[in-house]
Amino acid sequence: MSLLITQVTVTPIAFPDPPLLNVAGVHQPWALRTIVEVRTDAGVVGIGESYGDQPHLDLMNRAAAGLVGLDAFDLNGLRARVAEAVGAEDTPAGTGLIGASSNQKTIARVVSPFEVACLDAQGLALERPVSDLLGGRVRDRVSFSAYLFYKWAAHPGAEPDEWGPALDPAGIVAQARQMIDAYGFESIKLKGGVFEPDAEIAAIRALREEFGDHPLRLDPNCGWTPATSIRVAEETTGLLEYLEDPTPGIDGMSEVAQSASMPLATNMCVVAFDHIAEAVAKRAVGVILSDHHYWGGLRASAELAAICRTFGIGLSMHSNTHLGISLAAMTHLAAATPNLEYALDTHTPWQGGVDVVTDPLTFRNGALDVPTTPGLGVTLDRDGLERMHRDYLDCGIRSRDDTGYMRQFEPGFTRRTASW
Ligand code: GKR
Ligand code: MG
Repeated sequence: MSLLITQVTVTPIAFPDPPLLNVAGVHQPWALRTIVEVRTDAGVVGIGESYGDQPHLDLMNRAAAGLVGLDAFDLNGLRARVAEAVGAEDTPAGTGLIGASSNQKTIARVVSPFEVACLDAQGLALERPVSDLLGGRVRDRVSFSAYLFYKWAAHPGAEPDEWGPALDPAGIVAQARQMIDAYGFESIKLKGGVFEPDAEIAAIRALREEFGDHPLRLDPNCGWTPATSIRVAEETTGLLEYLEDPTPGIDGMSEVAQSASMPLATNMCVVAFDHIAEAVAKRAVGVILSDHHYWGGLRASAELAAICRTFGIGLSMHSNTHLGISLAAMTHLAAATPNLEYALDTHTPWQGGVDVVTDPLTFRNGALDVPTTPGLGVTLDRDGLERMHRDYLDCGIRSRDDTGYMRQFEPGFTRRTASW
C-alpha cells in the first residue's frame, strides 16, 4: 500500500479561554493551537494538533515543507527530516510551565503533531484505530481527572463565564462540584502556585472534606522553595496521591522527596529523555507526567512509559490547553500504555464545548471510551477550522504570555517561581 505524503497544511487557530490563574500569571482571553493536516496519495488525510506560539509555528511550517514525498509509515524518516529542518534551534513553547527548552526538546515538539497525523493517516488507510498501531488497547476506557484552577469570574471588562470566580476554598469546592456533576471525574487536581501555600492546603482540606474518596493532587508549578515544599508535604500527608512540581529542579525535588510521604510528580524537571538518568540517580521523582506534545509523539511516549516501568516510576499524563484532536491522541496513547495508572489531566472542560472536530470524544463517568473506528476516530471540522483561523488572525495574540497579560492588571506582577 502506498501512503506517500503529497501535501502538508499547517493552520494556526485561536479559541476563547477563561481567566485561569497559575504561577506565571493568568490565561489570556484567547488560547492558540496549530492544526496540521497530512494529505497522502492514498486519498486519506491525517490530522494532528500542537502549540500555537509563533516561534514554534515557524518551525512547524519549516518542517512541513520538507515532508512531501515521505512515506507516512516512515516515522523514523519523519524525525530525521524534522531534525534537519529544525537544525540547532532551541525555542521554548508558551509559558515555560513544561520545563526548560533544549534543541532535543524543540525537535521532539515539532515532530509530535506530524507523527500523530501520520499515525492517523496510517490508521485510516489500514482501517484500524491508532491504539492498534501503538500495540493494541489494554483498556477500553481511559479515566481523566477534574483539573481545578483558581480563577477570576471573568476577563476584566467581559461578561462572567459559566464557571464563576474561584479564589478561596469554598470557590474551589464549588468549581469541583460543578465539574464533577458535568463530567463525572473521580480524581481531582488543583493548580496551585497562586496563593500562599497555607491557603492552598486549606483548599485541599476542603476538597477532602467534600469529596471523601476522590484521589487529590496539588501542582504549584515550582512556586515553593524546598523548605516550604517539605512543610506542605508534611501537612498534606494522607491527603494527596501525589504532589506535583512543588519546587524547581531535580536537586530541589530530590531534597523534598527524601522526606515527603507521597510521591512527587513532574512535568517540569524531567521533560526530555536526557533528564531521566539524573532524576533516577537522585530519586527526585516518583511519577512522570508524559505529554506526547513535547516528548516527541505517541511512540516516544510509549518509550518513556517503558523507561518508567523499568525504574519503578509511576506514569501520569499532563495537559495544556488543547482541543479534540489532542484529546483523541492522548486517549489512544493511554489505552495502549499498560503502566499508565493515574487518571489523565485534561483542560477540556475549560473550552466550553468549542472544538475543531465535528465528533469530539465525550466524557461519561469521568472517562472516555477509546475510539475503535479507523485512525484517531475524530473528524476535522473544516468550517470550524476556518472560523478559528480567522479568530487567530483577529485576536492579535501570537504567543502565550500569562505573565504579560497579568501585568496589564497588576503592573508589578512577577512569576512566583520558588517565591514562597
Ligand atoms: O494551563 O495554566 C495552565 C497550566 O499551568 C499548564 O500550563 C501547565 O503546563 O497543566 C500544566 C501543569 O500541569 O503544569
Ligand atoms: Mg504540572
